[in-house]
Amino acid sequence: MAKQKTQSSAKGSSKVSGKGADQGLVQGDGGEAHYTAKTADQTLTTNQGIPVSDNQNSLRGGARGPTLLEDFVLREKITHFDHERIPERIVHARGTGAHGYFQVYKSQAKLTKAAFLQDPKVKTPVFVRFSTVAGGAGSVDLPRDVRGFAVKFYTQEGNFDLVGNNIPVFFIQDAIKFPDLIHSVKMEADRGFPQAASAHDTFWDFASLMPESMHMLTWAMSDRAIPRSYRMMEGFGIHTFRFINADGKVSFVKFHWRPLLGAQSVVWDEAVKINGADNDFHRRDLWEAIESGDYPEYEFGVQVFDEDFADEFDFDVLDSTKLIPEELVPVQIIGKMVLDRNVDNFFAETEQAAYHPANIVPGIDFSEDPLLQGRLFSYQDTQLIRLGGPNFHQIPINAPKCPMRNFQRDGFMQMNVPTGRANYEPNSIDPASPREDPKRGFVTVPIEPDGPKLRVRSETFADHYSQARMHYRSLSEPEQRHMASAFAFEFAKVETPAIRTRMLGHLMLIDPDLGATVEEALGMEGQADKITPARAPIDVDPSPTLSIVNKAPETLKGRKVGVLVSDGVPAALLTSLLTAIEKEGAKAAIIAPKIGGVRDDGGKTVMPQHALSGAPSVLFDAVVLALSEDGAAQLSTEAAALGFVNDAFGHLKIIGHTKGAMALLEAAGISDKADDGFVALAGARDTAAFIAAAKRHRVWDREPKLRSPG
Ligand code: HDE
Repeated sequence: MAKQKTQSSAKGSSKVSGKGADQGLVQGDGGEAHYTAKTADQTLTTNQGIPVSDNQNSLRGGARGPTLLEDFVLREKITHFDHERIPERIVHARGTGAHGYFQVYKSQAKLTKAAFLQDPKVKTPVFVRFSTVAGGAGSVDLPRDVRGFAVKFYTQEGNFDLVGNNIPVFFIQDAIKFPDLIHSVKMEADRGFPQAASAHDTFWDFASLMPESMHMLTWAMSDRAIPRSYRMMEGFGIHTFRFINADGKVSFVKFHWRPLLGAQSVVWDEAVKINGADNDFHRRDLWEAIESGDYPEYEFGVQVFDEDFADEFDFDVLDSTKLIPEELVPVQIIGKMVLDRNVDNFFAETEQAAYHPANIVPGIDFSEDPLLQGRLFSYQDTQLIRLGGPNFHQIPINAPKCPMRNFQRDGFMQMNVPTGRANYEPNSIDPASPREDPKRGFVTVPIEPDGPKLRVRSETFADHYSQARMHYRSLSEPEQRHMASAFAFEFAKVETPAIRTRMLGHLMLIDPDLGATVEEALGMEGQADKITPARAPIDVDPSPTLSIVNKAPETLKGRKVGVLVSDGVPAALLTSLLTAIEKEGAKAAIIAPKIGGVRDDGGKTVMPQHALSGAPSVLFDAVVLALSEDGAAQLSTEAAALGFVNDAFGHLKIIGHTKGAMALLEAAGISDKADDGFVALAGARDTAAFIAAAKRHRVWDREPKLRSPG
């Protein structure tokens, strides 16, 4: 018989001092750390519930011998780890989620019988996931891209998923083109790059051959594609849906989300730098806001219209490349969503969340939009591979919060234990079993079929340029400039000249000024292809509400101010600034040359949140240079400090500064360029002037002096 040697479960006796010691920290034979359980409840177990004695060492044949196959603790742990990843979403792979609730302001019974839109007292739980589209799960938060805005309402009558985007239209009119669109924008097939970027040949090749994408391209190249925060983004259901009230009256509806903080974007150069400074910029921003009790809020709006409007409208309401201007059909605000809880576990909740546009409740119905119709198939199908079988609706984040009963059985990962003999319907042996309910049940709006079966596109979908033109002409001057710059930037990254000239041809049809600006920015004057559109564009009235700059609220709420301090920072000014910023509902972050802090002019230590090396000004909406003369002089030779002020200036931010800070502004070469975005802070009494200026967010007039489109 082999000689038995006792396995030491309580490890070696050498004591470890420090914080962990009182939590049962001891050192093992090889010096490794072991925290041992203090109570039975705390005992680590295998998935089978078997208590684990040692989670640091595998079972070996001798202290220096091979690991034994018998080690079920090791095998179970490694096997589980090997299977931790599930396929990432083919689109919208990178995202972040939050819990919250929705409340309707007053009953919408006139419009819809949807249970969650009846009673203002009812708080309907929601789970929201925001995402980028093109990049993989590990890509950055601020590429130029559309953002997903998916909301799962857990209503009393089942889950309603409003799986929308932050842009009101889409690239294509028919679902059959979706795989091509996504293949073209994702990494190029042979080389596997670029990641999370549309600025490459395959995307623009496809787009240039797809005139229906022109309107959406003006949105993808607009500031909306580089949002400041998920908290500052509008959302859109895009497709036309139907509302049905209790009397059976049917109307058309489009869904909107409006952030109470207002919609806001960053500028492109800032986006590029934010991706380097903090590639989790958006998810961190959302997480921190919710953790600090600063709950993001979005109002829910509906554009309701009838068949008559649909018939008279210049475009087809079933065409997802078109929007309905608010000036024609106002957005009625009917409720509010508040996001008040972060997830407990990213994988279990955010990653496993399975949205599906076909999750719909009585009172709402689909339209015949061919893009929506294709989505009604795709989402269920994709979850089967992503989540591994047909029971993903049982995962807590996907399960309805109202009763759910039917005869669907078995399958991979069945989590429930259905009881009873009858697993079919109709049955007579179990009178208590679930039965259909013609009154409460979901009934599809009866729509006459439109004609013979055909692979065809309706002629009413044929105008691809008029709304693109309307969008461009509805924007403020800085937004138009940004759009031209974005097109020029992307085309400059395209290597194939024929793709550039084809796209320029499309831009000429959208708006000759836009086309000419982009041609000039590229140094390709007169090179646009001549394109004959299927239908000549018409001039429609601009829709000023499409601009986010025009309707930007003057507020600091929800924003961040970076306060750069040095030794000798005036204490009174600092206190007054911090108080005033907090009072506006904004956050102030102190940035010091070193994380160990500085001494103020009274000799007291000021502890920062950030060291300058890790807190470039791109992470803040406005900045203050609260520097003493000596402090500024020292920083004048530091690249991080010069970058801090240069970028704040270049990104058109409001810059508050003490007199002492002038040396740094001079060293950065911007002291003589001061405009009304510079606020001199001689003392606490100037705080109000800084706050008033910072509410403007950006000094747009500064921009044309700094960069030309391209
Ligand atoms: Fe999606 N889309 N999509 N999409 N979509 C997915 O479903 C698809 C479209 C949108 O946070 C996938 O669960 C097709 C429009 C969001 O989990 C997939 C078509 C709009 C999200 C899918 C579209 C969206 C998705 C991938 C053309 C705005 C992320 C993973 C017919 C109204 C949801 C998944 C989340 C995700 C298919 C077009 C929004 C493959 C076939 C238009 C916000 O099923």
